Amino acid sequence: MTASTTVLPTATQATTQVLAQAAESSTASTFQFLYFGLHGRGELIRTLLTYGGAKYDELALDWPGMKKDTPFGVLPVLYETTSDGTVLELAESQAIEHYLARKFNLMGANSWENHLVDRYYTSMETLSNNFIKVMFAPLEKRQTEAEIFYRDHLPRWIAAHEHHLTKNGTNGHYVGDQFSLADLKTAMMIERIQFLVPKGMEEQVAALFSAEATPGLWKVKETVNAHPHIAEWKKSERHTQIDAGTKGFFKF
Ligand SMILES: N[C@@H](CCC(=O)N[C@@H](CS)C(=O)NCC(=O)O)C(=O)O
Repeated sequence: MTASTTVLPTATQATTQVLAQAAESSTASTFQFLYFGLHGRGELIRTLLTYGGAKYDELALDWPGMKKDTPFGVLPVLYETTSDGTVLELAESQAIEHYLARKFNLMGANSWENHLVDRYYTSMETLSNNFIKVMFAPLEKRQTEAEIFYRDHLPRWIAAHEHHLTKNGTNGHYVGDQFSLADLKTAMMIERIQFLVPKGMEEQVAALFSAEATPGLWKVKETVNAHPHIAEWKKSERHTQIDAGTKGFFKF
């Protein structure tokens, strides 16, 4: 990632076919990312760009001024400039994640693997929606919401993932021995749960995931975090800023 710029890129106006051709034939795209200084819906997109070794920077944000110029009036938005200079505007976090995952060969090697990747990736949706209740709960209700999350929602999700990961050999991956979108999303989800901890619940949360309690998930997290691009990104100043922005925004 490099320094930020201030002007929104102008998406190339052309037919779908022309844009598809530019995207498919691009040998060295560059990316510009527009999101808040939070992890949120930007976290996996930043991780994917990092994993893929993409050249990208983050656009400086003037949200009220820019809102009307984004496809759905919400963030994130990603701009891709292809090697022939075409500018593609990508919107909707999950659509962007799938687009990048396909580009970086993270969707499995065949239809069944593709289904598995999508299935374990998508299973995070329900978990995230329940975790969001903890994140947005009024401070006096946060512990109660968190108890419900740790006791009722998380164990079911852990059991389903451990069952599959054991069948794949507890090797740090959901399909074969290759990285996939599901690997990256799981590592992100575990980190988010361990990062946004309600006060007084630190010990309880620390015990939720470990090599002993959740060997499959633990191995996925370790494997993703050991990837050199991701390890470097996590140590970066920008990542530290986003950590602080996220904790500050949600008052953790
Ligand atoms: N379905 C959209 C939802 C995007 C969304 O709700 N973004 C929030 C931030 S996470 C936003 O832009 N809020 C500012 C606003 O609505 O003005 C996606 O997944 O990208």
